[in-house]
Amino acid sequence: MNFTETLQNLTGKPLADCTDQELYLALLELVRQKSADRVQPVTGRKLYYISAEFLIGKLLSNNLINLGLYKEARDALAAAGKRLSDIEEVEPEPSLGNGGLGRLAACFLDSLATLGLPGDGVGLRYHFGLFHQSFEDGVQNEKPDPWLTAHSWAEKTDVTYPVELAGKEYTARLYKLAVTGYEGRTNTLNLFDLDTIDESIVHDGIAFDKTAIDKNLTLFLYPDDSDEAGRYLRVYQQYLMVSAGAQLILAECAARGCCYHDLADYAAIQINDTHPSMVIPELIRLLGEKGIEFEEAVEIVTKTCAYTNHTILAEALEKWPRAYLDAVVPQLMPIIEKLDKLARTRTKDESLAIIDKDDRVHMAHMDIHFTHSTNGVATLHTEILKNSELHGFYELYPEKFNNKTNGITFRRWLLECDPRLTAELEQRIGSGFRKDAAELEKLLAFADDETVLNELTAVKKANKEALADWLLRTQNVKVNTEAMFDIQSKRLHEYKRQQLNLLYLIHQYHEIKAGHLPAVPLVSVFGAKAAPAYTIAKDIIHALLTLSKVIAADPEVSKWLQVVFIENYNVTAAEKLIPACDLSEQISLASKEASGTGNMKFMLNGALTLGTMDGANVEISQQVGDENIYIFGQTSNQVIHRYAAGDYCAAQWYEGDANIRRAIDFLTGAEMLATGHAENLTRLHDELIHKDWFQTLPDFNAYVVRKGQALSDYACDPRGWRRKCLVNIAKAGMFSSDRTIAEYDRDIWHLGQ
Ligand code: NBG
Repeated sequence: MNFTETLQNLTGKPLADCTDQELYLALLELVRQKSADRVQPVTGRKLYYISAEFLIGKLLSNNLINLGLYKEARDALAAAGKRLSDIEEVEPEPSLGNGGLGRLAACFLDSLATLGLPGDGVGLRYHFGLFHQSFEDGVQNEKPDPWLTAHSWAEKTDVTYPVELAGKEYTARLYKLAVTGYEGRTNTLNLFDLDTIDESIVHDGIAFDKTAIDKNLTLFLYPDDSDEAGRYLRVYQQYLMVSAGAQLILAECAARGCCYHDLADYAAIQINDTHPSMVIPELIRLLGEKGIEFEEAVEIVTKTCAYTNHTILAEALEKWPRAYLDAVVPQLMPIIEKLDKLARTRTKDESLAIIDKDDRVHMAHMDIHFTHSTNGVATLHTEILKNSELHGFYELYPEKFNNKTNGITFRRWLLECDPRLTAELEQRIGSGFRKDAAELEKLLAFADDETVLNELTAVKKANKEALADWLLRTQNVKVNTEAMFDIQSKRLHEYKRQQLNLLYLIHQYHEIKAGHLPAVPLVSVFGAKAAPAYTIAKDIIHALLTLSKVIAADPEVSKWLQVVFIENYNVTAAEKLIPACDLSEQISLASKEASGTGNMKFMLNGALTLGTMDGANVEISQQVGDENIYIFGQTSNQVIHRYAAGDYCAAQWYEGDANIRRAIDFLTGAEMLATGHAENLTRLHDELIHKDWFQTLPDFNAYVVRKGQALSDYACDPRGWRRKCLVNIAKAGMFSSDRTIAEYDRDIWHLGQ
């Protein structure tokens, strides 16, 4: 049977007569059957990657590519007058993640399956994800982001586990989502949910009764924790995930012949940040039920589990008041207390305790004491953990600390999102890079080849046109594709410094007004969601949206400058933005961005990085060399010293620099106030002058100069610019998540086949 016939069998009628929805369902079914064929038995150790988030993105095209069916599907549909891209639009994007941590988990699942390693995900089946973002009157508006349709990739199973929350028993149901590797095996993403969830309790945006646990538990990812009920809800969610997950792991291992004493020979558990940390006491508890003594259970769990730290921001390292755990998981508290006592026999240092003197339970501390590995996610990040943030732990357990620089899957972030570039690469260097990313280096042989450089320029131009079409269709904005496309897309957070970009844009506005025209018109694109309770982040969005309108209304400036803030940034949007980008904004305050992974995606798609020496930017700059990246700003050492000295005074920078003053004061000037809201703009204005915790102002001038340099290189030396882009693509190989996963396996997991 050829592909058309197979598909036709599923639709029951000629493809030409099918709707896109019917074709989507047929393809979904076909992918299910084909991925089931690639499920393999497990021998030896299997990985369980437990994570609150899996930002997997749409799955149809990715699965078709990984199963080797993409071209066939596209051609069969084309022959029937259908377009695969239209069918993709039918698929809702799964709302199971938030940012880099969740997207990393998704890339890791892809690489595990591609490398033929047994590795499943364990998480929750959120109904409404983080939230759906729209802008109304220049303000972020949040709504549920439903994605669970009648036919979804995640299949309901008959498997359930009892989970006791606050003394009451709930039933966690397992859903399974197939993860296909590129020419590899099929693994599983295990997602838990309750049958009793009631979507109808959500009202007025994303509000709901936070105490109705049986109805609300898996409605949203990271429910608002600005009140106590919200914080409790997060604990409930975390325990649902780890208790059901731990039961699943033990059941699977037992089915393979494990007698629990030898659990570590069957399972490796990776704790993705602190949200799943309770898996440690939960496993000890469950092993106890199987008759294993505490001391041995601690040893088994330590050998089985490993922990990844994804941030040095203190507020993101979870510390739960003991009272919360007493209330929600009373069955774990005696175990956590024993772990605290045991940890105290290993060190006298009070700051390394699990339960501190204020009765807060430090989840990361429990992770480090009772897992065998703690890793950071980029070289600089791991060094900062070892030398400052977790220094005491590093002294106690030097052998546990290791670095695993993040990576991205090239299947989604090159083959799928940038078919034009993929075709161009294949024509020049063959298709080996599809499986071995290091082969991209072969492209360096063409660094001075005029034809290849011109072709890369043509690819970028076509991608920019495609983005322009998408922006017009979905965001109702028209952009000039002759302009330089400058993109900052990531979660909104002060440490990521979208506000620095904002101040730059205001600066440019003034310069253009004063007749100092830039080398090339600039389209500055933003994509970012702000946490619903994060006031200043929302003020930054408001300021950018307001500035965008002020500029658009000014014919003198709008010829040169345009600000576009896209709604509801997600994986689908990222796949459109990244291939079309010229300049990638990676401008976090040095020392604060653990790694960044967007930086890698942009580089791989031939954008140049404008960035600080932070996270994986440091490794990108080492790969490509100083001449192929635009670095600016304070170093992490300078920043760490400034914090330690405690003498940073934003007001002094404001008073002492006319350009900074002009940019900040514009926020509350007549033009902005005529369009935006005084309350938001004034709050941001005051925050920048009186606090500026992430030191925007000391980096402002360096940023303006470096960005000016990038603009003029782009405009005045297009050949040189394209050469730099080529070097970036060629040097992206080390940022493949295949490399990262191979390192995790070699150093931490030692998985079977
Ligand atoms: C994020 C970091 C990023 C990093 C991703 C993946 C959290 C807690 N951390 O810099 O901020 O790239 O994790 O490691 O979401």
